[in-house]
Amino acid sequence: MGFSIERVYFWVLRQLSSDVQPTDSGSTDDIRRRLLFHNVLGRGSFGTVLLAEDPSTCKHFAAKIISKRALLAAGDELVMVERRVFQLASGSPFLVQGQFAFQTKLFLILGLEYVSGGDLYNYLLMKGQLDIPTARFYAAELVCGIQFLHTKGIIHRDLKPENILIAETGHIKITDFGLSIDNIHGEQTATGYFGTVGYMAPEVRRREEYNAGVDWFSFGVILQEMVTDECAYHQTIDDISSGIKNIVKQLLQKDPARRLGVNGDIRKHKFFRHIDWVQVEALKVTPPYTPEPSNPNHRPRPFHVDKLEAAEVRAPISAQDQAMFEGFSFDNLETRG
Ligand code: ISQ
Repeated sequence: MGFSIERVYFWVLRQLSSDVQPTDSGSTDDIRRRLLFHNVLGRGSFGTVLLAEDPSTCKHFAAKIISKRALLAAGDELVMVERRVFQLASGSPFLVQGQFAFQTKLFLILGLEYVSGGDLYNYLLMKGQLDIPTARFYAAELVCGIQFLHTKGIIHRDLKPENILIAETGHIKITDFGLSIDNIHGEQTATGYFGTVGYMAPEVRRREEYNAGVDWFSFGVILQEMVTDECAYHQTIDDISSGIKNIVKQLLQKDPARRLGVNGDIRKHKFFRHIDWVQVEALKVTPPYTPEPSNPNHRPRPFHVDKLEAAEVRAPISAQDQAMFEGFSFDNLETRG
């Protein structure tokens, strides 16, 4: 990832002030004091994700550390959308769950469920290309996750293999809602140039208004990538009988109004004809691959949030700017024992 633990440690250390106190109170104070940070898991929109651990329960989390300064400089409130999405995510097993959130004067810390099996990006790198039944399994679970978001008025806007994690059970979970937008219902549209080139729908690139169809375009690119070997020059999908060629074509429709997902019932497409959606939604379909269990405990030099707070004092963020992050904290942790 290009980020060593030392670099992140010093980066955070440099920026946290010695008098850091949570700027909103709540029951998350406990976890805030207990949490130990390990290595970097990845980098998402606006933040670095570290492996964190609550030593009192041995439970691991993926802690996204977001700089308030970076958010204020960018002048957007997307992080509050991300927080709202995590409050809704508990309704779907195909979305990474938000466990807690707290803030210091300079940072927002979002504690996510730790998904230990790696991401689809690395899985595709390892496998090169997936067979049709495997691609269909991941595609079906993704359909459930994407449709859940859309029924809640959320557009993800940055679907790509890096944001699709594989749990130790082999089921997938969508993550990184840092570029999502919420409250988009019915005929409402959104604007804004967000996403990752290559997965971005043409209407976003043209800077037009758009709807949830942008996620279906990204899904089409992901599906295509699953069944074609990136390394094989000019390779195309040659399996027509499964319906894969047709579903990808319909998802990559340039005209969003004609794009599958927005137009027509994707669950009824020929590609999914043998899928029992009730079984998929209930996680009852056996995954084609289960990752090796990872052991995060061997990681060196964990550090504690208290130590971080002993760092140099920098110019404080004004109370007016801090108001943007009011109500960020939450606690979905069920048990402590
Ligand atoms: C692992 N688990 C949950 C979220 C994550 C985000 C980024 C990288 C790894 C992750």
